[in-house]
Amino acid sequence: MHNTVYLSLGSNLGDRAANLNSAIKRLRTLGEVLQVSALYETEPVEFTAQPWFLNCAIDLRTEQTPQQLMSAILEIEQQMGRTRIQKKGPRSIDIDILLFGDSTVETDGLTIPHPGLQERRFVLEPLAEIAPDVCHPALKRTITELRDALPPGQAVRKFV
Ligand code: PH2
Ligand code: MG
Ligand code: MG
Repeated sequence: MHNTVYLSLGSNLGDRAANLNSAIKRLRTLGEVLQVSALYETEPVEFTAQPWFLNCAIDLRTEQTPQQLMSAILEIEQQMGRTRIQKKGPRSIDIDILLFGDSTVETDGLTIPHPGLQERRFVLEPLAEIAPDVCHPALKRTITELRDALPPGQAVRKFV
């Protein structure tokens, strides 16, 4: 069965745009990438003492299960030289599963929908571009509604 999965991609080390594009190319081996948002330059949040990120969102149609997809993503992050030194700190590539159809997953290594989604403008702005009317299966709000409900702050601007 095909599932529509939304992913958030981020990079704030090295050639950020090249890193995002390389990740998207690798993700195409896991299914069909139907949509790619614009790239957005975003202020770091949660751990703020780090360079600004480039973030984007993509829509992937895949036959993989959430666990299979998560392992494949971790492998891509490793191949791309991701190191984990500082939690939520600088990284060449970060690929997060935001939504997996209407599925809810709660295991040690994986929570879907992504628990930070509704608080992060760097996620909601790109996602609203490609999935404005998609409904969050637990919060029962569309992506546009969640984006519009964010408090002011967290600078996000289209990267040109
Ligand atoms: N990722 C984080 C923490 N903070 N800030 C921005 N702007 N973009 C990110 O991708 C990001 C972040 C942890 O994954
Ligand atoms: Mg992340
Ligand atoms: Mg991650």
